[in-house]
Amino acid sequence: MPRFAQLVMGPAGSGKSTYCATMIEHCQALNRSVQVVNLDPAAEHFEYPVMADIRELIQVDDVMEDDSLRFGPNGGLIFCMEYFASNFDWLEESLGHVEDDYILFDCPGQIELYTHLPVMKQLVEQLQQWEFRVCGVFLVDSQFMVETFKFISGVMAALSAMVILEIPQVNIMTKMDLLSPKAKKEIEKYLDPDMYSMMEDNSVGLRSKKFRKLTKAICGLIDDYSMVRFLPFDRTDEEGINIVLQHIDFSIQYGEDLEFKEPKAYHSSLLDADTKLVGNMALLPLKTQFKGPAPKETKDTDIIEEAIYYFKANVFFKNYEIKNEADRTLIYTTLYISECLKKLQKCSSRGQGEKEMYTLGITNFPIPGEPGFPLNAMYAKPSNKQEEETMRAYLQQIRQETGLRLCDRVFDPQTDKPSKWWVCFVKKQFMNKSLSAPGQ
Ligand SMILES: Nc1nc2c(ncn2[C@@H]2O[C@H](COP(=O)(O)OP(=O)(O)O)[C@@H](O)[C@H]2O)c(=O)[nH]1
Ligand SMILES: [Mg+2]
Repeated sequence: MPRFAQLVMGPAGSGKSTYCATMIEHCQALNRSVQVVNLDPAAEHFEYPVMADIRELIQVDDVMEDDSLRFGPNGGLIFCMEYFASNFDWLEESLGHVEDDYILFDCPGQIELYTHLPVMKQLVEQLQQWEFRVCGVFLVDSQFMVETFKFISGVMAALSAMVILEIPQVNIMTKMDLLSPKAKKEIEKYLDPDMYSMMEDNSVGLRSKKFRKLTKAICGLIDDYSMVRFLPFDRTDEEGINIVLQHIDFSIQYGEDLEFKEPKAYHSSLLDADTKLVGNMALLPLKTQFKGPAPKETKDTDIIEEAIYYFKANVFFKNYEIKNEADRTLIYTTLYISECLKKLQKCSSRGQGEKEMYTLGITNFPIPGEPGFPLNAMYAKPSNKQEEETMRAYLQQIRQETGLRLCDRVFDPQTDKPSKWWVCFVKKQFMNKSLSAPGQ
């Protein structure tokens, strides 16, 4: 059985310990067993139980008080980490060996550790020898990222760790809850940055031609390799935390051999005893003005709301177990959302998006049983002409309403452009399926 580790890195105060505490809590809620090891010899407090603490091995204060060493705080910490690197057997003993462990390592914030000291690389290699699959999680404080130049320097720090450690890395912008709604919008452009256009926006500020050229070259390099993306982390947003966790799990292939343990994808909760079916799909009520066979929804939510809410989490699943007929309605809606995003990413205003959505909603589309329908193995075809009509009309109602609601979510009211935070999911294929032929 492989073991799994997240190496939680980033500058001092970027939120590493808080991230670990939040992640532990989140995993507990999911009934997943995850442990934390504190590797910061200078840590003063953290809000999680530890399975091991480097301060049992060595303490910065002791090192600083040692008259023969005479270190200051920074030198003291580096000494501690080097001492740690030559005493990995302490870690081995503390970790023990549990089947399928999943461990978060809360690392110190000294930036030297991620730029030129060998300790972190040695740790990674050691963990790999112990059969850990390690993912780097690099944290940057969003408060410092609201200007292009600060952003570039954050990117360089993250890149440096990536280059040194040679492991999959997920970069995270922390403390998103502290941003004003305006700053939050502003920062979205940095989450999946288009470095060239960022450069265009800001090159005016650079007086020296030489530096302008250098900055441009750096931006170009980052962009060409599309190596740097950031996921937002708001410790109050469970859905967001789950997305982060799924990205990390995906990068270390966690859960592939453990599929039976947890239903990790979301399923519809909307099936009632009196829900009607069309084929083997639930004819769930909708809150919509579009005409069709759907019963009027009287509850606060409906299947479209559910599909949109779970979309960012579910879209990562290649396999999805159908638990009931409502899941089939959810699957169709989820796949349709992907189709909408393909169109919306190209729209330059909400007005244009709404028109596109209207057209897409009513354009000829295959229904279960027809050759172009991608999930015929899982959906029953209509049993007669009348059921066929109901099915087509119901799916069209879903398509129209979904498109309209997505416009509301996807377009940024300030710029009137599609938000990157939606568009970035456009390449993911839920269940490895698509409602349209490739290239469409
Ligand atoms: N509001 C808010 N504060 C945070 C968040 N993450 C960290 N902090 C605060 O930022 C400070 C530094 O966090 P900490 O986790 O100790 O950072 P570390 O040095 O990287 O381990 C603490 O005062 C935290 O309470 C967050 O997501 N939201
Ligand atoms: Mg800390």
